[in-house]
Amino acid sequence: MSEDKPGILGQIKEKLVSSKQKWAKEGRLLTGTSNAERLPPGQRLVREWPVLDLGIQPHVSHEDWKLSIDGEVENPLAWDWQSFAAAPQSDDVSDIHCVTAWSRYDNHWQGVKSQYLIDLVKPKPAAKHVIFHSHDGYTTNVTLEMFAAPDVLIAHSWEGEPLTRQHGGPARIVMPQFYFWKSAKWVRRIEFAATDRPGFWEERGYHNIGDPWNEERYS
Ligand SMILES: Nc1nc2c(c(=O)[nH]1)N[C@H]1C(S)=C(S)[C@@H](COP(=O)(O)O)O[C@H]1N2
Ligand SMILES: [Mo]
Repeated sequence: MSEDKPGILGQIKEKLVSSKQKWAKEGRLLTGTSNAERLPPGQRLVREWPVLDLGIQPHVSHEDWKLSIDGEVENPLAWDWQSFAAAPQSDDVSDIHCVTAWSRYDNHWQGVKSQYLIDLVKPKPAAKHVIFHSHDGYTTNVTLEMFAAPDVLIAHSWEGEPLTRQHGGPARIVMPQFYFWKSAKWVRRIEFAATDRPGFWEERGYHNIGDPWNEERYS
């Protein structure tokens, strides 16, 4: 064996060191507030992307895909896939925080910004809430202010690839500042409303807002 090539032990050590350095950077295994900059309280970091839903994963083709944006708006819209694809596309990198305590860093999303949609439909002054309706019967509610955040997307791609059906493709909501149950998969309708209406999990003991930094898991 030549001296300038690390042997097996050397290679293992290099791997160990680089992964431990990464842990340090991410504050892995730390609890409490010491890593509050990135990992919310009570969360643990994962590398894979788990699938969570009610067990029905509807198949929606691009041909059949429709998105209604309606309710308390001046210009209700019904988008087909072409209109969605023709809208200005945005990229965002964000972390996922699931209420079941896993977080996944640096997800690269592509889609249309909620802000673009909001400008297009023009919410009436009465509109204070937004309710997402999905093809599997799932619903979830947010405030208009939460929906209008600059990092909220109607996303069709993840890591440069079309969203898979199990992760909500052809299109899902991504609301990175809240627990991931607010990010409706297979979205078919975005309803602007004057009054709040709890969604599927909000009716079943989960927090109405769901801010991971305040650990708003349960109501
Ligand atoms: N339509 C729909 N959207 C949904 C759900 C669902 O059951 N149906 N589950 C929510 C929950 S609880 C989580 S944690 C995330 C999971 O998204 P993922 O499967 O892509 O990780 O989707 C959210 N959006
Ligand atoms: Mo979840």
